[in-house]
Order: sequence, then structure tokens, then C-alpha cells
Amino acid sequence: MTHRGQISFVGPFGVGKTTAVRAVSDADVVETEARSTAAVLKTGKHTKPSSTVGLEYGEWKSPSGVRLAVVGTPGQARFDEVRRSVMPRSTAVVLWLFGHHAEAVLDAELWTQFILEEGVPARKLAVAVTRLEPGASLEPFEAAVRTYGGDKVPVLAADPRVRADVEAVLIASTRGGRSIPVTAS
Ligand SMILES: Nc1nc2c(ncn2[C@@H]2O[C@H](COP(=O)(O)OP(=O)(O)OP(=O)(O)O)[C@@H](O)[C@H]2O)c(=O)[nH]1
Ligand SMILES: [Mg+2]
Repeated sequence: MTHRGQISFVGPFGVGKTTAVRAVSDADVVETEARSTAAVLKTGKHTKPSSTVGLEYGEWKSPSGVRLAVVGTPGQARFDEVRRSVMPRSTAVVLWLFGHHAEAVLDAELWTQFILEEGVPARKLAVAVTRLEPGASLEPFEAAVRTYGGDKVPVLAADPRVRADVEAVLIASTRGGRSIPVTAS
């Protein structure tokens, strides 16, 4: 299958990147999950039975009919190199973030800084905030993203388990499809 580009999902451990790849993928997802030790170390119990250790690949057909690979990356800190290798090859990058915990906004700043410093242009980035409390504002997240130069970066609330939410994020990340290459690669 030839894809016209790929959209990669990055963000903290356990936020829902793999869940989002599965929710949106039209084809079987090729997975590289392994039993999680990070969850045990962090909390003393398993919060999540497995964690991504390599990449996982799904496939999504955009509303204009173009097939794109959707690539989930590992969230654990020790996989920085995997993220670095994937981002420059991406048509778009989606940063998935937790919306509800104490360090949520700091996380938004640190991850945005990491992605933009790696050379991903702001025009290729979108931010998806999960688990927002009812009535909670996206403004602190938008402000955090702006701080690091991403003033045109779309910031959306999204549940990675809900296909329509993930599709909205993908569409925003490709600027309504405008950044999808027009020739097959
Ligand atoms: N309640 C609730 N659960 C969610 C939400 N979003 C994701 N989850 C759950 O959180 C878990 C996320 O797990 P994964 O999809 O494996 O996370 P990941 O980002 O791929 O994790 P790593 O690859 O280990 O970095 C899944 O069990 C989801 O069902 C949400 O908005 N609300
Ligand atoms: Mg994963």
C-alpha cells in the first residue's frame, strides 16, 4: 500500500496514542506493544497492561480520499530517539496531552518545545487534549503552545477512544487536508 505521507502521534506515556491509532484506522493496526513495566514503576500497580515500545501503524483515508499512515510512537522518556526519527518524515504531528492533571499545562509547554525544537514546523502541528473536566477551558493549553512559537497551532479537546474526535484532530493537523501531498510518494 502506497501512502501519501504519514501523521504521527506523540505525547506522554499512557495518554491514548495507541487507542487513537486503533480508533481511527481503516485497516488492521501493526502493533509493537509490550507488557508495561513503566506503569508498575510509576504507580506501584499496573494502570495499563501494555505500552508501546516501537511504532505502530494504522491507515486513515482523509475526506478527500487520500490514504495516510497514522503512526503511534512510544510515550516513555527512554524512547526519545524513536520520536526524533519519526517526526521529520511526517506530513503532520499530533501532540496528545492529558487535560486534567496537575502538571498538564507544564507538560503542554515541554512537549511543544521538544517538537518545535526538533524542527517540526508549527504549521504541521496539532494538539489534542484528552480527559478535560466538563466545562474546563482549552485556553491554558493554547497559551502554553503559543509560548513556544506555535501561535497558529490548532488545540482541540478529543477523546482518543472516539473515532469522530480522532478524525477531527487529523483533519485539523493537515489544515483541512491542504497539507497532504498531492502526488503519491
Ligand atoms: N477515562 C478515559 N480513559 C481514556 C481517555 N483517553 C484514553 N483513555 C484510556 O487510557 C488508556 C491509554 O492507553 P494507550 O492508548 O495505550 O496510551 P499510549 O499513549 O499509547 O501509551 P504509550 O504507548 O505507553 O505511551 C487506554 O486504556 C484508554 O482507553 C479518556 O479521555 N478518558
Ligand atoms: Mg502506545
